[in-house]
Amino acid sequence: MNFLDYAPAPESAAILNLRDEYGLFINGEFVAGNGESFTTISPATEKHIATVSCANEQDVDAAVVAARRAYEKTWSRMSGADRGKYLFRIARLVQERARELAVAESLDNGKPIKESRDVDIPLVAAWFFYYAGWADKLDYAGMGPNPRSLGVAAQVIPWNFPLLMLAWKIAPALAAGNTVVLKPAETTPLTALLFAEILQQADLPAGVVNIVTGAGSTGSALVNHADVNKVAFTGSTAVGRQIARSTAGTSKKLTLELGGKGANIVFDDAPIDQAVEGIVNGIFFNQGQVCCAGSRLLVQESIHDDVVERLKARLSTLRVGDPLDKNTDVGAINSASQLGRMRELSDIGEQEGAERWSPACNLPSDGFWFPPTIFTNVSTSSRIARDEIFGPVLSVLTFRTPAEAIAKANNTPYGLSAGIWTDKGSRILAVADKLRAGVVWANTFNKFDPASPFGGYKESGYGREGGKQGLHAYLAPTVPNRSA
Ligand code: TAP
Repeated sequence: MNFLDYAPAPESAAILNLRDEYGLFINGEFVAGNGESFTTISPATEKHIATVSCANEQDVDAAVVAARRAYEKTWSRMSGADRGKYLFRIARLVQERARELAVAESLDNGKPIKESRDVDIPLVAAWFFYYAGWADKLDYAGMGPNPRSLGVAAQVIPWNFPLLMLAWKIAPALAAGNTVVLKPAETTPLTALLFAEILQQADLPAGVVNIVTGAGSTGSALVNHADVNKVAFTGSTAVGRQIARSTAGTSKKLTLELGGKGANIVFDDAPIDQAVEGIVNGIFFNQGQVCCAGSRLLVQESIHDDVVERLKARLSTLRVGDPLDKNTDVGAINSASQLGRMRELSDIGEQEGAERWSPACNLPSDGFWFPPTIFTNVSTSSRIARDEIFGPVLSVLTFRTPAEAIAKANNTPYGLSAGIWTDKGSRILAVADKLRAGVVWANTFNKFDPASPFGGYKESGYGREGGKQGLHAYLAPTVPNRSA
């Protein structure tokens, strides 16, 4: 296997058994696609990992036909308790293959192995366990008695949390009784394909989940297929807008989880060392390639210098490099195009007068790398304070009063996440109430739980994933028959 030239840690190599070529997963089997193939590479080395099929319209149609058949003949007729048993089985298999999945995720995505091992993959299992428990309790989901499934769900997921985003989409869809055609991101198809193997191991009935890899036009072929009942997309606001336009006037139910420009607000009474850890986690976790990243630090003016000094000291201890090394804190950027965007916006930040700082770090010569970066002296009108950079770049702004902090935090077209750091419980409640963000963390950041709904306001999209609310995206309400 040529990716082993890269010589990951011996333990990692031993547990990964990838194929050289992957087909599409349609109707329970891997099949050759009718379109061209493409290559997935390691962003840390630019070395080839595997060749993957690119699904064309004909392949997408075959996947939707398989999903429809499975919906009509099997899945929608099965009891919730039986659907739940499959989901529990999938969750357990994810746990059994956790180390292999974590290595594959870090290899294909570039994220540090300690994140994929300790965060991504455990959460994938947690999502399936959680929704397995819902499958026979849908009457309690708040959609009326015996809520109905929708049919075939088309799901397009991003590259920043490849397997976790798959779990966020597939687990509630199946629990609610829908079947699925899912399209992974072009740069990170691997773990979805390993997941297809898990579905085979779990004996999931053929066609209940279909995986169509692709690049360029697979996503739109899927979303625009006439026999799809539900569309779920996570990705950029620009593509989200296109999907909203193309599904307008159809009966397809749509949920969108788009970009963000989260504010992490630090008041002068906050436990500063704890806040610094939270700021670092908020923006450097997954190289900042996180829609809910705390990419804007709003720090109270009186503690600005102290916080920035401690942040710089902490950043100097971060290890940037090989994603498969257990000591790595910051891994590779997912693709050349993402790296280009980070460079461009950071250059604009400097041109607009902000002060740029990064710790000294030796970045590898191959692969896609960007050092942890802080911008101070940032004005609210600067591009780096407004645009989603989707990288390890923190823009620091100041405020004097809580009212000013709230106004600045809300001064964005996005509305996905925010953080509040303060010793005062009353202030947490008062400020959180006024923040126009779907998720507000207090004295912590980037905490995820399958029972908590996640989603945005404004240009961050609509609909919720996670929790009971996450089921609503995959159910049609029933109206109680009052005359009965
Ligand atoms: P994205 O906008 O994230 O999405 C590209 C995906 O959308 C591909 O799977 C693509 O499939 C599909 N797609 C494109 N046009 C479509 C259409 N009209 N209908 C249906 N599907 C369509 O693009 P990207 O290049 O990966 O990321 C760019 C930016 O998105 C990032 O810089 C970041 O700001 C943002 N982003 C946000 C998130 C989250 S979590 N909100 C995640 C990743 C990226 P085909 O290739 O088959 O067309």
